[in-house]
Amino acid sequence: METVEDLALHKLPIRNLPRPLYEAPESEVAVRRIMGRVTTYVLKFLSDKYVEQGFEWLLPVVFSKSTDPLWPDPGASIEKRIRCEIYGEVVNTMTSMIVHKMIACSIAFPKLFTYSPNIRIEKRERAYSGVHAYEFTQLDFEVRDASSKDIRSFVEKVICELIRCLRRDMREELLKLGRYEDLAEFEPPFEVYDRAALLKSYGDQWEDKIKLSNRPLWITNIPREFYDFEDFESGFWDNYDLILPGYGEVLSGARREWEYDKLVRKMRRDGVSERDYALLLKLAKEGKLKPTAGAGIGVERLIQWIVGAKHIGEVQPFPKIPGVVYDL
Ligand code: ASN
Repeated sequence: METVEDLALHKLPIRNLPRPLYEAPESEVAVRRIMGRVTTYVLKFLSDKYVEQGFEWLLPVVFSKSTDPLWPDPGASIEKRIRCEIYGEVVNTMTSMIVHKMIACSIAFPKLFTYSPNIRIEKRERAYSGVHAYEFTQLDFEVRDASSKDIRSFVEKVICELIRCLRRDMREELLKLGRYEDLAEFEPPFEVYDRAALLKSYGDQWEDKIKLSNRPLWITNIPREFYDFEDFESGFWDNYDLILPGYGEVLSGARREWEYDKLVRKMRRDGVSERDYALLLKLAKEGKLKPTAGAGIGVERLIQWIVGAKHIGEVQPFPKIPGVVYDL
């Protein structure tokens, strides 16, 4: 049993973890300032791209009766789910806006994106993974009637153009961060690998092997949450993760389930409460949920990879490192 003592900040060897801005020496603040400039560039670039391509920009929500179950997922490590009562109703803090995206995309906005704060209280040992934060921002987007290939092609174009423009416009900054030489330009399409095949070839450590590639690549066919499309006959999951070279996963997405019977069957199989997704199921039953596909980009991860930071907390002005609760 964990005691309150075990939970205390001082029990963690935080020496090697990123400090918040107000505790960092001036030399470190100077580096963070450069990372901040790159961050501003990336956010502007991505927002402009989505708007240019006809996406509606939705503001995020934080409390909701329905949020992402993050289950079952081979990569999930949630220590605690935050549920609380407001106005006599039980709500969750957002783990991802997947349910909101599916519904808004079906009903009103055929192309949408949002910068959504995701709260995922990861197990504290993930402090040292370097890529987990208990609060982060997801650039989440969804497109009605899109295929997985449509989404992947769009992402490939955006990422390739982003790198090209960064190398042109942020040369000084990338040089100072020691990233200019290593941040290579790529061309679409990226290769697609089946997770089952990788598991067979490389065993459980396939992800460590694959991220050593010098090009971005896609992993597909990942068994996970009920909302990703699964072909019951072939067993194939029509979903995808984007792996960045020398880094790892930065995006996950899928074509979605929209049929009531499949949604219910999967929820029952996975032990996911139908009550938590009552509205989604009601809309599906009424035929109001439409086929969509989309994805979410971990914004801090993308920036971490671009600037070459060792820990994701370095690109968060107010780091949210699993197990570490700073003043701000
Ligand atoms: N945003 C992801 C998606 O679009 C879901 C997630 O973050 N778990 O599929």
